[in-house]
Amino acid sequence: TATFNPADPLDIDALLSEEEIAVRDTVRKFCADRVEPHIATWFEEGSLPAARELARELGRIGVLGMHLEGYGCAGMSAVSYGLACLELEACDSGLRSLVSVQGSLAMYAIWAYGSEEQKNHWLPRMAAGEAIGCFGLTEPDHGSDPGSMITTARRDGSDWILNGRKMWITNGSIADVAVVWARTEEGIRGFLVPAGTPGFSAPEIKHKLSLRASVTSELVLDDVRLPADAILPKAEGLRAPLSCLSEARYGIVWGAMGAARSAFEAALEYSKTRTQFGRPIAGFQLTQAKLADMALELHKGLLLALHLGRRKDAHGLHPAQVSFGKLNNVREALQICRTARTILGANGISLEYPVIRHMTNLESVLTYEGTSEIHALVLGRALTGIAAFQ
Ligand code: TGC
Ligand code: FAD
Repeated sequence: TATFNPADPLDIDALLSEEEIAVRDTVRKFCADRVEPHIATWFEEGSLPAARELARELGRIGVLGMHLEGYGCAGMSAVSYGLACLELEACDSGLRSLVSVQGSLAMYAIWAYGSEEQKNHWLPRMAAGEAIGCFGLTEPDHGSDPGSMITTARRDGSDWILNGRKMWITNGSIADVAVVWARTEEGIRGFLVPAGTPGFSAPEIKHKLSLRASVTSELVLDDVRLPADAILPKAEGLRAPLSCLSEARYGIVWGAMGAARSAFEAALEYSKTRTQFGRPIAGFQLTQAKLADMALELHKGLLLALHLGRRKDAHGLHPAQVSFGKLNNVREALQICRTARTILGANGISLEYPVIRHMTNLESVLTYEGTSEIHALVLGRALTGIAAFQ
């Protein structure tokens, strides 16, 4: 007989394999044991202490570059990777960002576009969390339109000389290697810049009120001299960095629903125990309408994530399908968090509960990896055949 589980009203668990559930449970336990007890403090302090140790631990549970094959990576399915992102972001978007940037942006760029030497040198260490990567595409004056970037790489004999600035770069100050995209005479190319290279620095960006438990940095490149083999040989044109974004955006489709789930659970629990006018606030019709709407969007979002994951595993995804998921799930997750915040009343603004932390984090998630407006335009272009970016 059919039953109703408030935590899984659509029985989505029944659509997951044993292996997928095992991945989910492993990451959930890691988050509960290792990060949950500290995350509100890290957020409040605006720091990610012991990031390197955390990266090694994430490497040990196998989530760094987990959807990549070979070179020490776990070779798991897109759905398993998505479930890991869900659990990480149910803890904090900053934790998921660390893993996304490492696996989907930095490692993926090397895996897809690097030489055998680059892959052998970096990927096993990055999968183990022994080396951290970052991905520098955005510039101070070129965010949504990376095709207009002004960071340059010019040849000097067999060397390359890089000049420019990258902005808002996750993991920048803690990275051992930066994947930097630059304009050359032959178009946009990618370069591997090891930390410590003369002329290269990565000062941290302070005063963020969102994604506070995540390191965000500027990358400064002043006459950075790199050997010929620092270029990613197979990455030619804007298509290469955009393909990396597709990987990370896919993880966010799942991750955003993790933040939403955490906020929903907090609001549901609170509503059952908080009493006003002599009864639990969960007993008021207006509260129930909020909870019902939150549950609809949460579980529809999870179904969408799972559907895209199954399609990705079977056939791959069109970029507009990824935009569909990112636009919908981040927007709805943010709305779920905002509604959850109202249910908690004044407690909704306190770090004693996870809700406002997720809510402010999702403001970054709405903007990075393509703003909601850009994803609407990607979808608009795919629907109409007319590009409306310019
Ligand atoms: P456009 O002409 O559309 O495309 C240029 C070439 O790229 C191809 N392409 C893609 N390929 C793979 N995946 C995708 N998602 C792709 N999108 C486009 C396209 O087919 C074309 O190929 P070809 O061979 O014909 O040259 O380029 P455009 O200049 O018109 O730009 C389109 C637009 C606006 C969608 C793109 O620039 C864009 O996505 N802008 C948003 C920028 C963005 O998302 N930046 C994110 C930076 S990284 C980040 O935020 C990390 S936060 C991570 C964290 O902390 O978790
Ligand atoms: P802009 O592009 O200046 O956009 C400002 C506003 O204008 C937005 O609302 C936008 O949607 C709108 N807009 C722009 N163009 C159009 C248009 N054609 N039509 C309609 N509206 C438009 N980048 C990296 O490369 N690597 C990272 O690791 C990274 N990590 C990040 C971490 C954090 C915490 C944050 C906040 C950002 C990070 N980013 C990173 C940068 C992020 O990708 C950019 O912020 C994002 O792409 C938007 O660029 P922008 O901030 O310059 O905004």
